[in-house]
Amino acid sequence: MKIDVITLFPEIIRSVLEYGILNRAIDRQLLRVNLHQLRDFANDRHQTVDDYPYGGGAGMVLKPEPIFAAVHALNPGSETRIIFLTPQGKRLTQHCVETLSLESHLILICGRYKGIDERVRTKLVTDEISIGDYVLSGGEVAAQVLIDAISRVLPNAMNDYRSAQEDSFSQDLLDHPHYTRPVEFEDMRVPDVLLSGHHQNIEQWRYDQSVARTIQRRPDLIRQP
Ligand code: 6GU
Repeated sequence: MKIDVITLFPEIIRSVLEYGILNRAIDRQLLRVNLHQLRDFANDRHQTVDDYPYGGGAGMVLKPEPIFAAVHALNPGSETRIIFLTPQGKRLTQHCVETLSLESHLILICGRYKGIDERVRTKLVTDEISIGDYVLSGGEVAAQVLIDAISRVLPNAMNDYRSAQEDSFSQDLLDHPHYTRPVEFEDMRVPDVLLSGHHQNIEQWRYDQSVARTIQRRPDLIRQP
């Protein structure tokens, strides 16, 4: 998979590419991430990327020409998903992440300021994604989230594939509690069942814990399909 990111702050995104599973996915060539400076596609000598909004009001708007030029320079194919990261987008879920992980080419456009010229949305963008109901100062952190989440569901990205399958949300339930040594720490003991060696009872206990946690913390996950 190839992910091209168009942004005014490529350095924000670069840092997450250098660690952990994401770094390994890139090393193993399961994923390529190319960062593109939007300003390089500006067409005036001041490299202007934003301008005042027609109709007035506070804040600046990203101009359409540099974004169109940047996207065209990336030669999108008919199957390329061109994703604008915006709080107005569809909320990212693990299901969306898994669907996107099957694509071969994504172009991510990170917004800043008040937003982008609507003609970018109309003509260029195929998907709009938000990472949650709060406002960030730009799309870069959301792009980090999206790239990270995709990288860990790419086949072979994880040394322990089973570990990904057992994550919270991968079965629509939250994860169960985990323990490691020592068996007793500050008067808190590891539950006996985990020490029993009885695999069926352990599986049952973990499942019950997952269900109880989900009902208590995220009942919305159980009621909805
Ligand atoms: Cl994708 N962008 C911004 N600026 N804020 C957000 C977001 C994206 N998702 C949630 N909040």
